[in-house]
Amino acid sequence: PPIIRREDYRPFDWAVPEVALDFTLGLQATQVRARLSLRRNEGVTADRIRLNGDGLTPVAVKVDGEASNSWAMDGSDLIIALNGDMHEVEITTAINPAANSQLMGLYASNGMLCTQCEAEGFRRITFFPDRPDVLSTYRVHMSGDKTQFPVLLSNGNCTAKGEAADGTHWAEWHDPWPKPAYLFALVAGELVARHDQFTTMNDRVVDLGIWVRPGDLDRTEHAMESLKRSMKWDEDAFGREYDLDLFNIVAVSDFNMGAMENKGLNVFNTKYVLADAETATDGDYDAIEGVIGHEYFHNWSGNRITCRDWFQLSLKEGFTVLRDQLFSQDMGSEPVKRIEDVRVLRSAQFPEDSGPLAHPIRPDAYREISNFYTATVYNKGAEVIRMMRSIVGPERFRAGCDLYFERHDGEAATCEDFVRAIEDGAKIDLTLFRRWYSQAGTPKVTVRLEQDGDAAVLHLAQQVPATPGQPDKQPMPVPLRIALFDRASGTHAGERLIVLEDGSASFRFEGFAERPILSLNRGFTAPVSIDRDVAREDLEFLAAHDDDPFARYEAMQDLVVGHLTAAADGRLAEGDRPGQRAAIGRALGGVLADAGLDDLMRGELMILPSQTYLAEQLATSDPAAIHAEREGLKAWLGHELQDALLAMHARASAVPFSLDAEARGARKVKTQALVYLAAAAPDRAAELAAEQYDSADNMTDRQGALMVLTGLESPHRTHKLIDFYNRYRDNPLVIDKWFALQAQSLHPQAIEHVKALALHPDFTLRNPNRVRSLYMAFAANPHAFHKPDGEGYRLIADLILALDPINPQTAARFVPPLGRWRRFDAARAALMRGELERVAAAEKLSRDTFEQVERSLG
Ligand code: B3K
Ligand code: ZN
Repeated sequence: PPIIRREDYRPFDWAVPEVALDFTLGLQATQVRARLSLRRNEGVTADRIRLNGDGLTPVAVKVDGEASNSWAMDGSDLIIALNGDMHEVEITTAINPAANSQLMGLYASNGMLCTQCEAEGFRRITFFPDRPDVLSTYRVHMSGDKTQFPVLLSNGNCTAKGEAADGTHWAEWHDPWPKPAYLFALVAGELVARHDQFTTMNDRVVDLGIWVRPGDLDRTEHAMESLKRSMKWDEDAFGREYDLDLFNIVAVSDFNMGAMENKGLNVFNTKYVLADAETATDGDYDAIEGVIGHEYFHNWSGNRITCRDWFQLSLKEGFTVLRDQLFSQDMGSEPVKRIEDVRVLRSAQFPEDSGPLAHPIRPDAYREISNFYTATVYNKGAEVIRMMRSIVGPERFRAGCDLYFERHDGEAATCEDFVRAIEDGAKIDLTLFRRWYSQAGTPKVTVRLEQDGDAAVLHLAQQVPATPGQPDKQPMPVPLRIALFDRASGTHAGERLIVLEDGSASFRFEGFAERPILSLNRGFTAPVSIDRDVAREDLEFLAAHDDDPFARYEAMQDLVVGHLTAAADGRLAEGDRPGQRAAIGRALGGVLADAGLDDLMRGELMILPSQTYLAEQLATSDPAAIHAEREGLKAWLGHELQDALLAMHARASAVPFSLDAEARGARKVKTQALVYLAAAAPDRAAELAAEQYDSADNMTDRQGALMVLTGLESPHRTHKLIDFYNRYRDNPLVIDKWFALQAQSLHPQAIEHVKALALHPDFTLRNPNRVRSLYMAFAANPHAFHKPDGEGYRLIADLILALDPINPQTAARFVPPLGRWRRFDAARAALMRGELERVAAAEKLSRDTFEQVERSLG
């Protein structure tokens, strides 16, 4: 497969102002007639047009109304000879949606038909210039069996519908907003809707519909409320109003990702729509609100302004992730949301940025664009824009965004367009800042605080590590919000933002008789790693007293990270262990006792740094050693704080169910308490967890209890797993949880459980949610995946080989866990590499998997 490069971008020869699509729907056979109006672009002399296809053969081709023979296939593309400046071409194709297991293009899911076109799925429906810079208005006509497809949906507004005598019916849809093909959508099937309305800031009434399978309707209330909150928030926070009379969301159970922002017709994974207290956790509720917001916000950041080419993906994704993060911050607890987002960044993006798949948020080259829907493009992309916002402040940032929306509305834009709009609108020079778009790698900032007479001097230096294809890096502006705590009073005189522009710099702060305590990168203003030599007492102080919740969390984490990495790496003198544990115990004890903390925040502070994040701190690591040290610390803390944890569990258990912050906080600390107790006193914890399971009136408590039980050796484990399965056997989303809990469990035999579950009648490679719930959960379970004999690696390689022919996009997602081989001890590294080589040697690999394996071995 060829390499596609950003520098090779050329505009397309032809404009396609209008597209008319006519679908004759059938699960096994759908016929598509596409009529494209074509206008030659200025200065173009070509005598042909290239239309992308993927797995299609043309049934008929007409040019200007006449059947034509002047076409040819070039690979999977269709080339048509065209000499004039304006033409109309009409192409008929025939496709089999039921055979489409890739879930790209038009496919069947659960008896209904639906589409996924981003990034390059439209070319699996009809021949088309399938690139985001070709914008067209679409008219869609579809007809199909009335009983099989009672509901017919597409983008925009429904303009006409009717019935035929032969049992079929039809509908016509028109989307007045020009869009690229990747935003096209069609859905046909037996669906029911929750309807509601939203009145926009200019008093336009928008009809809202959330479409699901009959039976799922009473689990759509939260999604609908989330949608209305999103629409209101985008008006308030960004001045963005919705622009059609209709907004539909459809939930489908077979879907490669979370959701898709098709114009006026979002298609969602059921996981991000369906919720009620019995079947969805608090985390699920939050995720639904976040994803509904995300897809809705794309209407402006993505649809009204789209991307010129796929290298600009972060233009829409980074910005839209930032927008959904800010939305969720405003809807719930701002600091807790920030901590969660940083945790995701550190556990998913930092490892990507330090491994063989590292790439800038605006990549320079790819073979398969699906491989670049990454934590880097999405989450680091959001962090980069958040830094601009931190530097100029929210008001000036808003002015920059306003200018961006105004300047580029209706266009296919670039990241450079965005940065320039922020520069002009917010009045700031971002020349150096642009390096964040072109350089990969997580900068490391080294920090030293020095006392000089009556002043504290802060010395900062940065280093951006080498990444594949980028051996030498230049420094990037790093904005750091800081505060200096006076040691005597324990207070600070206000925080400030400093920006490290160069490789190194020193900042002088007058008026400190003794060296202050430094609180740094408050709110996580910069996505960097910090290397600082800080006294344990100072971390303890910050963990107990920092008024910035994120910095307080960070101090807790640092205390634990410092201890566990040294211990796992064999650098900890045994004599130092008790003192370090005691410091962590005091800090955690303080968190449990602090009446000034709400439980949502307390729950965050109780979560130990993940094994992945710990491993990330070491050049190479032994996952078994990290696991043993982390579990050992947990057991020690659980033992040391047993009374407080038991009391907390009892207190939280008395809080009745509701969705308000207090009750959610109670549920969070309740299960966190069990997690520690399970490590310290497994029998006692098993009893408590079983009780929590039995008395649960919501999924958060029930899943939390079962999660703890799956890690233990107890008769309750078996009983509750069976009970859970029987209770929810008809609900695939909950059965996904059942698979995932076992695959990610602390149980020593987790890998055996995974092998058995792969043979369970409910397991299938055809449903991405199910595949992820078993195998992604497993690949993220270090003690099981990294078993020293390499069996875990073999399991994932086998999965990749089995899944690749069915669903390459999802298969390729399993390569990165093996691709991290260089970061493990030599024995494991060799085994991991060996499995990658085995995959590479397969006779036929998809472009998706091939690219990821090639980069991982390279
Ligand atoms: N834009 C889609 C992602 C499409 C991924 C295609 N492989 C969802 C989102 O980010 O909102
Ligand atoms: Zn998105």
